[in-house]
Amino acid sequence: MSSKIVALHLPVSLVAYRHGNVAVLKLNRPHKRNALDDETIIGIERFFTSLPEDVCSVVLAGEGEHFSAGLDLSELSERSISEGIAHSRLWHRAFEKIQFGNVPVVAVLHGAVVGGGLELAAAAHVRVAEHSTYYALPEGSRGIYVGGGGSVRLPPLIGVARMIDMLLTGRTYSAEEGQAIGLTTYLVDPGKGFSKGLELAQRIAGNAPLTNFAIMHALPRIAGMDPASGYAVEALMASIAQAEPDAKARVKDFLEKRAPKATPD
Ligand code: 1HE
Repeated sequence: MSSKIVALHLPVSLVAYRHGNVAVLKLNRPHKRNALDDETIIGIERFFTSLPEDVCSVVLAGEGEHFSAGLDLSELSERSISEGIAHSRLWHRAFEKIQFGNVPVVAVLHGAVVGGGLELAAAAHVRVAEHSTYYALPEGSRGIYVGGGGSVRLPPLIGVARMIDMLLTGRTYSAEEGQAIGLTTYLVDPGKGFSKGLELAQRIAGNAPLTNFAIMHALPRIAGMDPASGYAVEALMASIAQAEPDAKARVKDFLEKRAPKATPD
């Protein structure tokens, strides 16, 4: 059962609705291959900063044949250097609200996931690709450079060398290659991406909120720390999470045989 999220005042290039405690945000500019103009980026920021409190996870997907063709190139030509910096910082702010927002985000990918579209996908926490998906960073051939946080978010996923190659040569990766190199962790048949993404988001929404917080906010920061600091923050985060009444109830449920076992799907 889905219902519209009405209070967010989103541009027509975005559609938001909810399935219970999972919110769905769809890029909705299929005639422009979901190219990301300023209005859409501001709308993405607004969506992730004004989610209802009872939303526990988000599915991010695209309408039409492609997830996103990246930056709306028609807005590029008029920008001065300082406007370019402000534009990049606008993207940084919006995508930061995805990665370090309140709830985990599952991106469902299909068709072109290129340039800024790939940067957007990289800000999500889990990525699901349909077999039609392909990835590219055509910035090199357009005379520009990534500006939506790709320099920071893509190397941990695929390595600096692959990102350099993609930018320099315009090389594309198929959905299968993307899965092999770590761009996605789920690969599904055409038309199955959304239901898989929703299933995962519903599972994530069932986690203890503090565990999801630790995974979103502590884990990536620990990954950037020296090991000694990382162990200290991990110990603190673990003890905080396990002290929650919710955590204690979940462990009790397992010990009293009421909770599912950790068995293969
Ligand atoms: C666009 C855009 C766009 C399509 N900005 N308008 N991104 C790119 O370099 C990718 C550019 N796009 C493409 O290579 C192709 O459009 C696709 C392979 C994604 C799809 O091809 P196709 O044949 O299905 O569609 P199309 O005919 O190319 O495009 C349909 C319309 O969308 C057309 O407009 P129309 O008015 O002529 O109908 C296109 O102009 C328009 N369109 N993509 C503007 N990107 C923060 S920095 C990030 C830097 C980057 O993202 S660089 C990568 C930019």
